Parts: sequence; C-alpha cells; structure tokens
Amino acid sequence: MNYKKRTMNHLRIGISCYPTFGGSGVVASMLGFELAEMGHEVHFIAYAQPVRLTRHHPNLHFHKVEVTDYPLFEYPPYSLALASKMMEVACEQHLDLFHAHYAIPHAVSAYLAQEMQEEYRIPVITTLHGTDITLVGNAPSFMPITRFILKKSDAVTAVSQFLKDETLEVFQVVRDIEVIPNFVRNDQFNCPVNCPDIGPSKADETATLVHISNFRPVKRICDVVKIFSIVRSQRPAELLMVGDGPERAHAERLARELGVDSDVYFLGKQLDIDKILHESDILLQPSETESFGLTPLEAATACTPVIATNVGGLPEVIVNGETGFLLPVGDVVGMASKAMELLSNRDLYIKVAKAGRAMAIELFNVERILNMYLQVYEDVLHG
Ligand code: GMT
Repeated sequence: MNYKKRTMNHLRIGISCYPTFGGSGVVASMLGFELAEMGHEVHFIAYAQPVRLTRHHPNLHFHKVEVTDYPLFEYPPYSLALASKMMEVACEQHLDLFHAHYAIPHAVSAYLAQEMQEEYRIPVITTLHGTDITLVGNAPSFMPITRFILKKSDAVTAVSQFLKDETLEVFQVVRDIEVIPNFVRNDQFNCPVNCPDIGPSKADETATLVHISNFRPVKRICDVVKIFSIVRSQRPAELLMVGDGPERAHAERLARELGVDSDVYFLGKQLDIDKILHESDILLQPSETESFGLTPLEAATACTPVIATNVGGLPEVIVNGETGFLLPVGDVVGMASKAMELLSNRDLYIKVAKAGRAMAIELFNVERILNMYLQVYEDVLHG
C-alpha cells in the first residue's frame, strides 16, 4: 500500500466524534478548532454539526453523514454510513489521517474507511474518552470489536492514566497507549484570581452551587440534590443544574421531596459554560466514575473550586485538599461539609481557587496538549 507524501505543517485531518454535549465531542471540537487555527485543514464527519463548533473558521469543514432508513432496519446502521462517508471525504479531500474520538463506533468506522480507501493508507488514531471503555466497550456485545479496534488502530490515546490502565487490564491488549489529557484555553475561562468578588464572602449571602453534565446515572445527580439540600439547611444557597438526560426527572422529584425545589434551577443544555462557572461558587461532581472530568477542569480554570468523588481519572485533575476536594462515592454528608467549609472560610476558598487554576494552566494548557497530539500524528505518519 502506498503512503501519501505529507507535510507536517499543513495536515488534512478527518475527525469523527459525537456531535452532542458529551465530553468527547466537546474535546474533539476544541481540538479541531485549535488545529485549524494552526493552519491545518480539519474535516468533521458526523451526523450533525458538533455543538461546540460554533465559530466559523476557513480551515474547518463539516461533512454530514446521512443514514438511509428502510423498513427492514430495526436499527439503521450508522457505523456503515459513517465509514462510507469517511472514505468518501478521505478521497475527495486527500486526508492524511483519521482521528476518531470514542471507540464505538467512530474508531471502527475509521478502520473500515481505511480498508476501503485503496489509493493510499490513511492512519487511524483512536482517542478513548471513558465510557467507551468503562461502560459501553466492555459490554458483552461490544467487547470483541472494541478489543479488535484497540489492536488495529495505528495509535491509541487515553485521556487519563486511569483510563489507560483500565483499558490494558480489561481488554488484555499489549500495545502502546499514550496518555493525552483533555485541555482548556485559559483565556476562555479567564479569571482574575485576586478579584475580591470570588466566592460568597458573608454567611448570609446566597451561595451558588452548580452541576453540569449529561444527567446519566453515572453522574449521580440525585447526590447533587442531596448535597445541596444539606448545604441549604445551613445557609442561603441556590443550585444550578445544567444539562439534560435520563436522571433529570428523578432529581426534580427529589428536590421537591426534600423541600428545596424553589432554590434548584434546571437550566437545560447551555453553551455559555464559562459564564455559568464564573457566576457559581462551587462545582459538584459526585460521579460514580469519571475517566477524566472535563467540567471539573473547566471549573478549576475558572477559579470555581470543585467537590467531586475520588474515582477514575478525577485525582489526576483535582488534587484532594489542594485544588479541590475528593470524597468517596455517595458520601453526600462529607461533600456538603466540604462545601460549607469552603463557603465559610474565605482564605481557604481563595487558596483552593488559585491552586486549581494554576494546576489547570500548568498541566492542561492547550499548547502542551496540542503538541502531544501533533507528536502522535507525526509518529503515525513518519514513524
Ligand atoms: O458519559 C459521559 O460522561 C460522556 C463521555 C463522552 O465521551 O462524551 O465523557 C467521557 O469523556 C470526557 C471527555 O474526555 C471525560 O471528561 C469524562 O470523564 C468521560 N466520562 C466518563 O468517564 C463517565
């Protein structure tokens, strides 16, 4: 098979991802935008325009996957339509590589497109985000194909060391997996850390707690409501619930049962996450598991201290006691007590907020992470 002649300063990259509010789609969109800014040509291939791809850029392109429905199909085969589209875009746009975000089905479709494209070989880079390994990929119906694609991808990256270890253990594959964490732009979540306004300064001032997610069971949003209700019993507070998903109705009912519903605001899906984080005092993330925790990273960057669970990749993003607080899953009393501590001790609040932002900028800044991805691209193209 031929290899295409490439130049590293103008790559043509095909990205497939979920175009929704989920973390993997957000990371893929942010990465695509930054690559476009650097002068690379980026082609998104998905069933809808990715939601965070809001800004126009001459180097950014979107190719919509149309899925033909037919009465015979109980489940229209999106993976095949995606593979066909990826192959087509690769030929028409002379793509240098495919970057698939989330193994199922994007990496599998990319592999099929690679096999179908006969002119030259297009490498496939697969980025694992979390549930593609911890929940979906290891389900019996997907396990064999996830293992297959882990072996077949030209490069595999994982968003945390936790996810890398989990992948190697669960799938028993022997291969290199590079840890490339998620990233933030510090100008997007810019925060004047010395600003006297951060955090509520008086006990009688309303504190704003926030939770942002897809409201799936893994996020334990009823724990968010329970934590809030304990805090609310001790001081004026409100809770912003940002996002939507299957657990919403449970959480709404629980808020009513606990008598705090008038202070809980379900805001639905929102794009202005930076604005919401700036207006909030604490982010609550009591997840069952979290392979990275993009929202905690964004909160830390915005100087909004995080209270989360000590699971998965969260300890790689938040250092317990220094840049936020991590407690065992389900420990709603402990999390409420940490929230109260932060809200009543202004020095501690400022210390944690500053440390969170400093760590985010040092370890997860866009330049550092972009270079890591570019190195992977270079390795697969020239290695
Ligand atoms: O299930 C989700 O939470 C969405 C999922 C996704 O792929 O969209 O999130 C995962 O990827 C994010 C981006 O890399 C990570 O920040 C999240 O921690 C991860 N979610 C889980 O592991 C539960």
